[in-house]
Amino acid sequence: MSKTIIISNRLPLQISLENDDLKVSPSVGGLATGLKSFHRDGDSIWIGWTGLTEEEIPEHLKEDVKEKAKEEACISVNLNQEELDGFYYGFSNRTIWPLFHYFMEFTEADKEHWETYKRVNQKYADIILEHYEDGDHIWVHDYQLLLVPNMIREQQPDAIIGFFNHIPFPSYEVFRTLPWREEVLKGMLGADLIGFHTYDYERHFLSSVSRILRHQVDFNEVALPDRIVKVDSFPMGIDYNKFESAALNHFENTAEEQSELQRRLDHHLEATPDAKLILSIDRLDYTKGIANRLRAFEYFLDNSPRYIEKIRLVMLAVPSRSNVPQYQRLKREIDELVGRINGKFSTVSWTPIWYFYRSMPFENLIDLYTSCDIALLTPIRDGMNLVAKEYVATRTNHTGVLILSEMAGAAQEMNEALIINPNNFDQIAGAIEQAINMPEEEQMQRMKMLQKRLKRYSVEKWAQDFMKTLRNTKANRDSFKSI
Ligand code: ADQ
Repeated sequence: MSKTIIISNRLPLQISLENDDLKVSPSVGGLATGLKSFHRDGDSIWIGWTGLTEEEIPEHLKEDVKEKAKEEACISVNLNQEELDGFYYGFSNRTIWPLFHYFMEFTEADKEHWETYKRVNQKYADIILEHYEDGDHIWVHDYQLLLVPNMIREQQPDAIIGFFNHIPFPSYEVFRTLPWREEVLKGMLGADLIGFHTYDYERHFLSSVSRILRHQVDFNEVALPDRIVKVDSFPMGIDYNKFESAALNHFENTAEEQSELQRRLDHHLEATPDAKLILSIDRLDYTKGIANRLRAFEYFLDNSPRYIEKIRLVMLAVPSRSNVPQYQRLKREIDELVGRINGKFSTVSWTPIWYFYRSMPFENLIDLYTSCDIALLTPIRDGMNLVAKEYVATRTNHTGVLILSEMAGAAQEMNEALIINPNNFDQIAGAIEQAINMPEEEQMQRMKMLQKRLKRYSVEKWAQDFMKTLRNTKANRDSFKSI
């Protein structure tokens, strides 16, 4: 029977070492969270890296790592430190990530990183080929593996290959600055179906293909000499039921079952019943607009001092890519901003910002989502932004207001949110004020609409749609051959 082979840089599980023992925990991040349910419920294997480098795994635990992965139908790709530095921290996160998010000033063009990126992509492709059997569907994910589709195609010309890009695809004018632009496009075009979160990213990709490679593009199809590649948008959803039922269970917790975080949040509510909590959750990343958000919040307090002691920003930032200099600088900038704003506005009984710099267990995420009246998400660029969707899914009493940047892919399907430009502080301050004062009836009206849409287009539906289109694309390819 044919299976689906999912490939992403990281596996949905993360293995770490604790006292000479292996500890398995779920991976954080949009892709892993989203696809996990598809993997759990289907007939698939997942190929990716565990989070431990070859040097970090003691010899006697090497087999155990494989076994732990296997228990979850996963196959681990071994990466050593040199590979990780060049492939992941290097080309993926210092070239592709900033370029695709329009941060050209952060984009490096290091040939050694590129060479390592190619080598590691080949390593992933080789492992896929080891496990590939005729009839399997191969689903490659994200910007770390852009070359993998064509590497598989070269060895298995008839393979059915899908590729999904979880981050934006930039406009031609930005993409063309990449020294290895042809290779990257050819790598992606090894797939039969290429998916993006939004129609805009799809359009940008097609325009680069036609202008750089000069392939003929008809609507959303690229005509290669021997086959057609279909390009389409599939806005990724979330495991809606999981978030909704976690929120419902959360409200049933007895006082003893409550987390320390929840007790603190409740205490805030009791002490200041008419005060509002504003939530933000992101990986600590310059694309997420965290510094802008803090400055806009400061601007709001400066201009609307009547809200002092009546509002609090609960900001959770998850450590991410802390080996990359820009991320280290950003961490310092955020620490300083939080310190400055808290120093400037705090009173004896109130601090405007609660800042957490850590990863949190799922239960605590639910505590935050369910307790905060407003979610303020202000990315400068974001492929989709699942946090916005998760917030909506947990609002089981239908109250709450989402303020969302128009630069997030999610904004295109979440019209009932208050949509803002993350560079326009007046607009953000206005949206905060509007959210604080929004009548409950209006909150519920907007929230119900958002929920209805998200529930319908869940991550399961997203994955099914992508796979169905992939199968059809393969059928079309067969008929193209027979013409
Ligand atoms: P990310 O940039 O990682 O994903 P996002 O879509 O917001 O961004 O997903 C973050 C995920 O991590 C969420 O599912 C959230 O629940 C989880 N998470 C956040 N903070 C956490 C914490 N402290 N502890 C545990 N879990 C936490 C990339 C792209 C996005 C795109 C996704 C999916 O950058 O634009 O939406 O892939 O395609």
